[in-house]
Amino acid sequence: MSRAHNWQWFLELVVPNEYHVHGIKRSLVVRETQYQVAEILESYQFGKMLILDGESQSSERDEYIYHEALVHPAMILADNPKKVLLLGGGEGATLREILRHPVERAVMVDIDEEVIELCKEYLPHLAGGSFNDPRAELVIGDARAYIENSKEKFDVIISDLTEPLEEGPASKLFTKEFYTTIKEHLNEGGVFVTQALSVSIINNKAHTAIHNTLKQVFPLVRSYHTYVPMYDSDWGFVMATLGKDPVKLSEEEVNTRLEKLGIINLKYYDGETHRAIFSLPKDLRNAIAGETTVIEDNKPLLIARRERFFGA
Ligand code: SPD
Repeated sequence: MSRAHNWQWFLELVVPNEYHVHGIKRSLVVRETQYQVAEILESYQFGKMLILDGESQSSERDEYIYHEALVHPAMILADNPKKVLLLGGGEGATLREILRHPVERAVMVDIDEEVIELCKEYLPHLAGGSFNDPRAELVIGDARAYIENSKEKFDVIISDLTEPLEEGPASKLFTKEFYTTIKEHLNEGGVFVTQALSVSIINNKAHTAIHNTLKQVFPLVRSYHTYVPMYDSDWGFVMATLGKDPVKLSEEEVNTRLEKLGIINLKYYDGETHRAIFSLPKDLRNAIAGETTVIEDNKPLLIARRERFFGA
């Protein structure tokens, strides 16, 4: 066994007094963009990892779990969606998963071109060529301004935004007003899904507040979850629809729809996974049921920027 080890660590705070430590081989790049601090680290366990403002985003080793869980349940529920809008998603991996489906048009709106370029350079297999797909349109800009100024409607809208950190680029994108605009841009039978932060018992307030906020706007709202090793947390997503219910999709129906679409090489998502991720434990169900917070433009959900440590 090699004794070589340079003992550098990336400490990510889960909450102010709990953290996860990644042993890292090296830092490949640190860039202060116009909107955030972007870093690409190489860790022993997860390979290259994208970190934004001290928050982990994607790693080579486990990114498929988050991205398949974010995209495919909504796409399968919408049943052959043709037009998809993606908010955020700088690494290109969410776009990659969307484009596995026979969509006609996928618009991705992300504010930070520098992060997209860094990912293309250091983590090119995450996008897997999706930015060059003729069905994809990349818009560099603010997702809220884009949707407020557009009249176009979509079958699926996917929100793959960073956490709403104070003064961060996503702070206005988790509010009732924003979700109302999203609903107005969905076609009949449309589906909205958002990454919705941790559902861990020590850190689920943001998730339950996002769920409750979406409930004020949409007739049907479902939380689901999966464990993401890089985040060291059970991770939440919230799906909101105009009536379709992902919980009513059987294991067999999910597999049939995937097969019909020729999507047979996923590593995480299938009918059995669908059933598992939409099954919530009792404590989380109770936390969601008891939530009363509604996130609004003048009462935003803001997560304090956390200290991050990186060094020997
Ligand atoms: N692509 C955006 C996903 C953001 C996930 N951040 C996770 C942070 C874990 N501490």
